Amino acid sequence: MKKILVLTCMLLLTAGIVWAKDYEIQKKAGDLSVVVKMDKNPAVIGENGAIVTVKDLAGKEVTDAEVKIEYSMPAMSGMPAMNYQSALALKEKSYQGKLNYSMSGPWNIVVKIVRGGKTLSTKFSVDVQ
Ligand SMILES: [Cu+2]
Repeated sequence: MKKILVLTCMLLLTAGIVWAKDYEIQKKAGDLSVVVKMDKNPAVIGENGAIVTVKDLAGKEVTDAEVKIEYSMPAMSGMPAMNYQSALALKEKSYQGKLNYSMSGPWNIVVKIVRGGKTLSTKFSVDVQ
């Protein structure tokens, strides 16, 4: 009985990974709402596309900001800390760019939005497979 349960869980997990097409996360940065979409789920070593949509309190897309993503992995045994950043380009009311992960494991992601001399940011983490 226990075996069947474990097997069912594994099947559900596998199915979940296959069904989930792209990764999407919603965050707040000050007054702004930020939706980050990644084209690969799970994220993979190498290039991953990112699309960031920023909306103001009224729900209107913000298109006059500079948006970049900083992504980093703290030092681990045999590996120094790694820090990268990617400036995103405005395209059809959202900001698009690519992240290039150099290894698997947990990465810290910071989305920075510079607008009118103010910088707002939001953080989350991504597990690269
Ligand atoms: Cu590492």
